[in-house]
Amino acid sequence: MGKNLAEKIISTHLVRGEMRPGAEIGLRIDQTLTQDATGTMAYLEFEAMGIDRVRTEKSVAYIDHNTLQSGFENADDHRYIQSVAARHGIWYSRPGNGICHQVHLERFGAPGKTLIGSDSHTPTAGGLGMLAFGAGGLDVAVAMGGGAYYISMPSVIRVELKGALRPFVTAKDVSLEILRILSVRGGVGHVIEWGGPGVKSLTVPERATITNMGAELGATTSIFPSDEQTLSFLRAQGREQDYTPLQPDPDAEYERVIEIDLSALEPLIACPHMPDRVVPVSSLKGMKVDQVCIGSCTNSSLQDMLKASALLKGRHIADSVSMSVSPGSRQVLTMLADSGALTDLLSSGARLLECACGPCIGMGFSPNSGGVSLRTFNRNFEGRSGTRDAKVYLVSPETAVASALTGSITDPRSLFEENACAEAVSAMKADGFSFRVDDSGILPPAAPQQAEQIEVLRGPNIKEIPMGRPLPESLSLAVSLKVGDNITTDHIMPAGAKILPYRSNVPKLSEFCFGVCDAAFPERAKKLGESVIVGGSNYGQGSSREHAALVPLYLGVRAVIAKSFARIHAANLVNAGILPLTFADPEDYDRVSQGETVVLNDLHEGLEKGRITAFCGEGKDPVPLCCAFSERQRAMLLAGGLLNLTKEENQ
Ligand code: MIC
Ligand code: SF4
Repeated sequence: MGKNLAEKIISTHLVRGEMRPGAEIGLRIDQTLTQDATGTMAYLEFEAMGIDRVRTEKSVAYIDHNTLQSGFENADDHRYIQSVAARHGIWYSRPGNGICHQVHLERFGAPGKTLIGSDSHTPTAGGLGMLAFGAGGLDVAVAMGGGAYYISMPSVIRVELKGALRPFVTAKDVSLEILRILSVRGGVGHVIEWGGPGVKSLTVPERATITNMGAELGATTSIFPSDEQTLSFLRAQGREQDYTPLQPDPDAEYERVIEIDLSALEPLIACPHMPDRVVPVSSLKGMKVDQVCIGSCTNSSLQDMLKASALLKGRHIADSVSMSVSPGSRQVLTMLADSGALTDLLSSGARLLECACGPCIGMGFSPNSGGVSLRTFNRNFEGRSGTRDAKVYLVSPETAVASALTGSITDPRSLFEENACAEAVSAMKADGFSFRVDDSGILPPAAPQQAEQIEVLRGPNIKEIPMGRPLPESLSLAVSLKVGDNITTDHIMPAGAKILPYRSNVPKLSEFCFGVCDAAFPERAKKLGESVIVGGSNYGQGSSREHAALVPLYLGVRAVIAKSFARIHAANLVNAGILPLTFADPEDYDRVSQGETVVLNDLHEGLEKGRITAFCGEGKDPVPLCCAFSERQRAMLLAGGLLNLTKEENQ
């Protein structure tokens, strides 16, 4: 039987397990990336493992999230990451150099290789035919040390593209269309493989926009084949040597095939507060817009920026709109400057922000109270923009520009001539086109002989990592919080300018845990000592931040009982030594209330059998729970987390 793309790459990287859907497999990892908001923790964990030098082909530490530096914390963390990177063989992308996923695509990603990153949008590199996963920091630390990365063998959904995009319908609209079809839960347990005749017309940055938002589907990852488009992108980046062609076998099998006719799509928009609340832009025509943001790892490529500037050229944004542009990398920004496109952007009234995540993670540029913000980003979770009552909509750069110009939601097809941005990007498609390559913002690590002399610099913001405790035979836990479906990591551990600086300071961070849902939670959990959280389905979707596990751990949470979990978050809970348990019957969710005590007995045997029973007070029927863990996961839970297990194993 032929292999699909994921099976091809998995089979050449498999170090443990069998390629049977649902079975746990261990993969050799060629490359890793971290960003600063998760990186400090990942490197502290790497240091705790006592390994001298990374064992990957390439590991890169990016600084792109915490770049405001409104106090000493960010700057100290940057110095820590720079020094720890130089010391242990990791490349360091300096602040201002760009967003990790954009820079990794430009300078390091390669078809056929594996990548894990401590950021959920790491699958962006799937646009280059790479098998790339978002993971918790500890998993990245283990991979840097040469350890395998474990996932459940995914089933593969093929999306067959036919036709070609019409003017003003973009890769972003393809991302939104698949979200409309599958929802934010539809990708769980799956790799999304993009194929079909329509793929040929999509450039690598366009493909990367699509694989980027596979994270919003909950997919394990997303991937495109490697073909002529891949070759011309790599050649234009001066990296032709990294090219290998990669196609699925003609008789490859898929769990499901979804067809999308590119020529039948129209501009789409995701409404507050979930990326799958997708409707046609035209259906919201005329809604007043207060803010427009172009950028983020989804839509900040040179191609996106050139299109936006071509549409803005010679025009002014509406007086009532505040607009920001954050190019994805220094390469993009300098090329905009060289071509004069930057002047067109600025003359239109847009504000230029740093080549960083910025507003996407609430790092500045928050909307006004109750404001409507149109963003080319990938997430519109409640409160994420930094303004709790803001309404964030997700759109393509073309729709963003059209709406900025008119001051209200506008279908770009109704405003511009059909070929209004074709010329702007035609140069990029010409033979001999090359990107401006300048890697001076990426510092190589010290040579092995010199590395030992490097002092790792730690500021006062770096506090100890909380450690789990071995699992006892039974636990009696009060329900410290009960929440509903689709709880995101932005609910559990919010980010934003005020909170992100404390990513290496768990005690301080804990003050903000679940702030969006219930500000009294941290105090209550602390008072209870040990507790359990009850959640609905898709608990922990969104970010890869392991802080959404480490902070509850610090607050005494020993288990989470939910209808279902998002993949990366479930792995982070196990790594931290917190039990992720699922209701055998989702209806039982209604039988457990906040404040009552849940008793979990015979835990060791229950883990073995995959069944644990919860007793919730007198007169109530017991609640059966499922816990299907692999042997490796059971060992972690018994030891109280992966760090404890590693310590035990090394003794
Ligand atoms: C995000 O988009 O939510 C982030 C910020 O990039 C996170 C990582 C983090 O929380 O640091 C992610 O997507 O993993
Ligand atoms: Fe940064 Fe936003 Fe991308 Fe996360 S989604 S990596 S915050 S740009």
